[in-house]
Amino acid sequence: MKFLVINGPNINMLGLREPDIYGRKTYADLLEFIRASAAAVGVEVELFQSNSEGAIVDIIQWAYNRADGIVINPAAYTHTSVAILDALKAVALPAVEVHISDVGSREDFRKLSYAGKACVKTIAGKGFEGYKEAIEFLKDHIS
Ligand code: CA2
Repeated sequence: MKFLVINGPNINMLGLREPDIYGRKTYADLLEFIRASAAAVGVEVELFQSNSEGAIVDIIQWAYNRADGIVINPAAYTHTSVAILDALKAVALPAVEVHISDVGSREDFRKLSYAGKACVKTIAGKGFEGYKEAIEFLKDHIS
């Protein structure tokens, strides 16, 4: 079983700014954590990060017929991108939305998620652990 894990804009800056919201661990730490979480349950992962909306649409399309599921943290595009929502709907792969912070208890504009409308589950406010939970949930959901 293979999952595509997508992180959106500025997630590559983790650990460098706003540690009170996103923690002190870096993006490299996140990749290591995701790889270990996937390996522990026998899942293969393809990891992708981009600051560009179009590149995220392209990688979602790439996943069609190549991946069994998608874990996505669209970051700021969560709240703006109909293009990412449409791409998720187009490939129709089971997808789980992850947010490191608790978007529901932050600014009002973070409460709306377009991508979430095409996801089978949303996990928010659990830090890196949310990605592990997403991989485990997707695996069970597909099996
Ligand atoms: O909580 C999340 O995972 C978010 O997707 C993170 C996004 C934010 O726009 C969403 O509302 C919630 C922002 C990621 C930016 O990451 C930073 C990392 C270091 C310094 C500043 C921002």
